[in-house]
Amino acid sequence: MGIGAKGLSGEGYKGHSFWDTEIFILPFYIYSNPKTARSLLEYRYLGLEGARRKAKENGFAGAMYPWEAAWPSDGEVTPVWGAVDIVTGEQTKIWSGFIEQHITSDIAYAVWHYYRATGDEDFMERYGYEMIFDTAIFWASRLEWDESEGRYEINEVVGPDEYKEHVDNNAFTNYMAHFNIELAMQYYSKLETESPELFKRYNELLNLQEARKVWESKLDLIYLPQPNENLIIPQDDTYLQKEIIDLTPYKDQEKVGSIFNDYNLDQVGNMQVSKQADIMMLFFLLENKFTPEVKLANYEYYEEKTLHDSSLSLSTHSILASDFGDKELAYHLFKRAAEIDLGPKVHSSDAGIHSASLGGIWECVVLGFAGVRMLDGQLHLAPKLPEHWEKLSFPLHWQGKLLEISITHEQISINNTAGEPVQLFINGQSQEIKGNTIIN
Ligand code: IFM
Repeated sequence: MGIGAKGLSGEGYKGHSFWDTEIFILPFYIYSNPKTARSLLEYRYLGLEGARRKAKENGFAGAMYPWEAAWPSDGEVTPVWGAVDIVTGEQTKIWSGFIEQHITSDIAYAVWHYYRATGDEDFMERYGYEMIFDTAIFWASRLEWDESEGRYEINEVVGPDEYKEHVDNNAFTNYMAHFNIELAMQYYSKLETESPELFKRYNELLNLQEARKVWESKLDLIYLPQPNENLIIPQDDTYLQKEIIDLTPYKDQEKVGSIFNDYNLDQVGNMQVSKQADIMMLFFLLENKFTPEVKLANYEYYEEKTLHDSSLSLSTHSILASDFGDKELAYHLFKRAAEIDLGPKVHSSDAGIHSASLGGIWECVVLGFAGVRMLDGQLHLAPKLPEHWEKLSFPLHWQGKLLEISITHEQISINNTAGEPVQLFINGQSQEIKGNTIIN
């Protein structure tokens, strides 16, 4: 089974699973309980049948994962109609099930993250490679050639920022599709040279040799929006041309979504206002692709336009603030994230707790304050403990070994409970950990 957006605590979102699981909840399991992480990804493997059906119904090849998932073989289960539009009095159409397509590469990303952190080859052989290949086949068929620009684009989507519907070239979506195809090409080469049997199996199942030719011909022509002269990456083709309004009343809101007391979604869609982290998600997931200057400039530009109307938003901002070394801001955002379900506004959990936000709180602490990352298959630790915290301790599973990590302002102590040494980077310095090691 998957984990619903509200877990089993309430009826909100009908128990459905979203990208919340792979991007916000799964990291906790990868590093704390890898067996459960594998089981969550197996749920997505079982969903391949529905994903293939969705691709076919939409005129694409490969596996196009549903935005909302329930029983694995159900395919897309996102409701089509939502709340009443305050301007027209009609029900609002929910477009996510049709065009919020980044879920497919989010799942491929999660498979990669799990594999690189655990080294679970058995999972890959049974499930993972097939998921990566078939999602890449989907993206290759989804790309649209723009003759005038000489590039492949992805048009008519909703990105993570759900206040912008029907946009072209949402940067997050394009970069993640590129990541998905590039990954499939790497695994293609790996299997072709190292595992001829497996290669044969997937080639027969998915016609991989043909797929690879298509990936190769398209990969470098995918449009990846670049920073402009002010270092700002356009969230999509039109975001930066939209009207800027004073968001103060909505930033200070008592209840999320207060902007909809004054405007409808169409109107909000025409303003530079975001529901949640979008470009920031891109920096978080593909952090090696962007310079610190670009990240900071975009953080400053987009955060003031972001209402954090989704519970998925604050934790990502907190982690980035930790990365920038702004401990105070990181802690402030972490506290706000923790208050979503644990704060004084008890009605915020009426429809159930926000399971992605709970995963996000763990991410703020372990990925943010402790600076744990998997980069290019290597484990990194770069602590930025909040000033008023004395100590942070947590277990961390890495490549089948359990590390017990404790961080204070003076030292880092790592107990490697396995016999084999573990290689990791501490503040950028390579270090071998055997037994109990103290780093001052
Ligand atoms: O997946 C999220 C989405 O990003 C924002 N709206 C709510 C969904 C479920 O939590």
